[in-house]
Amino acid sequence: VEGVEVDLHSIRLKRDPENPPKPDQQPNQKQVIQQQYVTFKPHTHAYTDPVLKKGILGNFEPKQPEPPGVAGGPGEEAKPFVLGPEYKDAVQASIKEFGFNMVASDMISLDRSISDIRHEECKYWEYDDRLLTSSVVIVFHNEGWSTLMRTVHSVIKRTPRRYLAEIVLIDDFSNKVHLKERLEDYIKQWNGLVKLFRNEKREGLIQARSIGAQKATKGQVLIYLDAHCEVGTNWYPPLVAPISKDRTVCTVPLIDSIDGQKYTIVPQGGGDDDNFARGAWDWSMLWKRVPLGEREKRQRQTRTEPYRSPAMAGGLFAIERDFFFELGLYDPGLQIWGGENFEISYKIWQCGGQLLFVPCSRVGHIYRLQGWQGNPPPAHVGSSPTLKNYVRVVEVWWDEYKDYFYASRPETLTLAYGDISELKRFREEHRCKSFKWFMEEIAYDIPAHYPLPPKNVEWGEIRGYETSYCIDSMGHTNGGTVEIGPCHRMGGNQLFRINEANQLMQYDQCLAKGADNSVIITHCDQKQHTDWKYFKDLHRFTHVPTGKCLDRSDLLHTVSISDCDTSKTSQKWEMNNIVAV
Ligand code: UD2
Ligand code: MN
Repeated sequence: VEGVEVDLHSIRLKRDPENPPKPDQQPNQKQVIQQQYVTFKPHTHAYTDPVLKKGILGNFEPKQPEPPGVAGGPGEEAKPFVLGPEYKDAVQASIKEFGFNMVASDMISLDRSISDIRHEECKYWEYDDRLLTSSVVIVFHNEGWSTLMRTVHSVIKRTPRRYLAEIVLIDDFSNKVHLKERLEDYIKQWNGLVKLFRNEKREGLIQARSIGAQKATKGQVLIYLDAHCEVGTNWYPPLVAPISKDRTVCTVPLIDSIDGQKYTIVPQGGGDDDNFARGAWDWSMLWKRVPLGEREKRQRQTRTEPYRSPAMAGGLFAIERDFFFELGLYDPGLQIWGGENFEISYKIWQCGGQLLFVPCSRVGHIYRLQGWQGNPPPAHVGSSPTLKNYVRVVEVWWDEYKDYFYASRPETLTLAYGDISELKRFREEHRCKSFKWFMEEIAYDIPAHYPLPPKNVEWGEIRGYETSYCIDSMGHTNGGTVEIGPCHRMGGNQLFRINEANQLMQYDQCLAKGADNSVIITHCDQKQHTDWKYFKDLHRFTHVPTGKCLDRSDLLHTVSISDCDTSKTSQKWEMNNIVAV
């Protein structure tokens, strides 16, 4: 089989030499899966762990030789590639359009080499050589050419051919010229290995991924990637081995960050060998990472073994195809962008599966740079599809915990989120476990990092009394100051809550006194940031520890605390509810 192009179905038939299926009897996927025998094999050569100073027995992994890139070319080995100032305008324009420096990307080989940044131990794992095959699914909407094609090239270059059944591209109604005939012509070089399907309307990334699952029929596992990734050295076996062993396991690679300017690959966790994180959320459903704690570490023999994670970031994961269908793919009511990562994570855990993070499988992802114009949702969906998605997910999966979500996002209480009866029925019929079980057994460490929020006393925009100026966090967090801006009634950075613990909050952050009587927004400290009292009738916010009052300058756009003075209109405030629509 090695190195020869063969029909994948014939490989499937050959899987079990002891008990070959009769020629007229094509096995279905489930039978094939029961024939997989995947083990992490015992190691035979000594390897000393550099940190633990402990001997681990290991063979050097059998690795696919990697074709060289363009030796010494721009960005090779993921070395920094920096353009001169003469490109400045073109670079800015490309960042606005695509979110990355496409001028630089276009000069870097689509087949560039990268360096092997894996933990040393990863080089000593051995994987069974009968892993499941995969379809790699990439959905895209108006992506840049070279970042998209480098994703495809890296998969082809670094995936053993016998496992790569196909690459399925789903064009989510792009309107860029370079994604039309040029793309169709370009993928012809792979003789059908790379397939392209086009959505007839903008579906959003969530439904586009479900469509991808329908179209990708050749592989046993579906591997999802964003359209601006590069897979790393030997990424495939560690990612698929756990699924090959147990089809209800879903895996996520370690996601490194590719710099969208210089195209270096910045290791997640700063490259620290032991800086692993689990996927989490705060109670307003923002994506978070929490450190891998002792309880999880104890479950493992070695440091680079896969570990359990409560949630995935969303873009990059592998799931057995039939299992994804059994889970009903994504909720068909989720629109465009956001929340689907939590929906699938909860569904996996609560309905009998497992979600593992795999440190030895690494994939780089380019995060969008500031200045990107974004992908506005199409006109036919409402204005807050992401918020609606969150509400659907908590309504279906969070049980009584949904109160914590509404405490964190009171503006969504009245949001019309559509019909969820099908999903509730699914949960019932599959006897999926409660969210309480999930919080106690799997996500037990999250409340220590993101405490369950107390009930709100009042919430909404904080408007200068009878003015058109509101407090605005300007998106600042972790110690940034809050400012004054024109009220926009859109919520977001102008939406605050004061709760029974006297915290004045936005999302997971608390308002607190900064230097020189400034007001900052920062990570909530349970002891320190229980500072505020709102006297509704007096239109006053008091900072309890200092006995001073919340004050502002509409002219300077600043917020401060100062000695209380009832004659000062700048100390008068009103808090008005805002509802998401
Ligand atoms: C993260 C995820 C992303 C997705 C999102 C929440 C990672 C690394 N990325 O944001 O995969 O889970 O959170 O929903 O975990 N796209 C479409 N149609 C659209 C919009 C986007 O096809 O209407 C494509 C887009 O071209 C890209 C993918 O969907 O390939 C993900 O979008 P993104 O890269 O803008 O999301 P990201 O990485 O900010
Ligand atoms: Mn992305």
